Amino acid sequence: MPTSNAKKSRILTGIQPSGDMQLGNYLGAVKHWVMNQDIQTNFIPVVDLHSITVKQDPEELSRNTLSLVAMLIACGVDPEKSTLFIQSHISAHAVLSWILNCTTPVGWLERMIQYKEKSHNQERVSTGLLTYPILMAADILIYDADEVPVGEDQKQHVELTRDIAERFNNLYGETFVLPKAVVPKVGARVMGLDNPSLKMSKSYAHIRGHAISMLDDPKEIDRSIKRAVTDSFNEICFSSDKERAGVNNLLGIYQVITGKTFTEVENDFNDARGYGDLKSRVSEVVISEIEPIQKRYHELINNSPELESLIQKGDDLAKQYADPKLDVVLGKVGLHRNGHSGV
Ligand code: AQP
Repeated sequence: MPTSNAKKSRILTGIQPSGDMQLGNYLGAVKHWVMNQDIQTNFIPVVDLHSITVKQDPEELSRNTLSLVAMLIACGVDPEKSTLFIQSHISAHAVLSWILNCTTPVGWLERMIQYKEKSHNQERVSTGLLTYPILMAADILIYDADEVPVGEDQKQHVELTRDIAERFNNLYGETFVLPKAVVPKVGARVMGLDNPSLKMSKSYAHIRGHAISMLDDPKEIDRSIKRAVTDSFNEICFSSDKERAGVNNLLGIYQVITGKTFTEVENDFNDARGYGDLKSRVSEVVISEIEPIQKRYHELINNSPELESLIQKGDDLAKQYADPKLDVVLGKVGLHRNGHSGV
């Protein structure tokens, strides 16, 4: 088993291959995973099983999965420091998910806000959309993760994971660590450039001017930022006022990339002449952050043997944790395994 420092927190944090990674994924999540990979033990599955809760084009899904692994490495996720792998390659996730399906009351799932939102006004809703928080619980619990960095929208699912773990522990004896949700303080939510009341999302990336894809060329990035919705106040400062959400979003993006404080960011714009200047400077920092990432991404995606071998390495590492844990769970539940006579 890989060596692990007992003092390090164990983090489980996934990302769906539901499209090209967008700036919100990077600033709200991936950048933090990279910054913290020396001080914590990261498990980073590309959660392809989660992405099929809504219809996906099979060829596109397969391409997106590979592309996302390459992009994560290009963003700085180091396969030597973080366990980066593809969820569906580790069958223990699906097996544990089934076992937890059998111990979780359906009412717990029906209460999930994201389920209510995503199923609202849908004629047909897949069972997977309802039960996907159980798969998420399995992803977390199989690695004994103690922290799960999430956006506000996923907090409820981590709380559900705790309930699921607690219930299993009560039924079968102490088995799972109870994880806690951690919401990053800065850059927790990047909003759509076209509509700053909605979070930036991969699946809305087809809407012109909504998202910045990590694969957009510099001209496209500049155009998107220049088109971003602002307001008529013409004042460059952070604000919780809904009407100023567009400017607040641009400043937030600038802040996360530069790592500056609120005051330092506002001071940077003291001499700015209106929102045109704000947009130009935000565009500059975004492009200079993304350009080297794109360069590394293209090197990797064009070298499939290197990429495949990194994926294999991550899968092997993940299995070294997941398979023995699943074995313990199977034993507790009383499912027969060759060479084992019981709990
Ligand atoms: N706009 C955002 N701002 C900050 N963080 C974000 N994340 C996503 N969008 C933003 C964070 O990125 C991580 C991976 O997300 P995910 O792919 O697992 O699912 P998601 O949150 O549903 O991301 P998308 O881009 O909106 O995907 P689709 O369109 O498929 O639903 C998570 O930590 C998430 O919080």
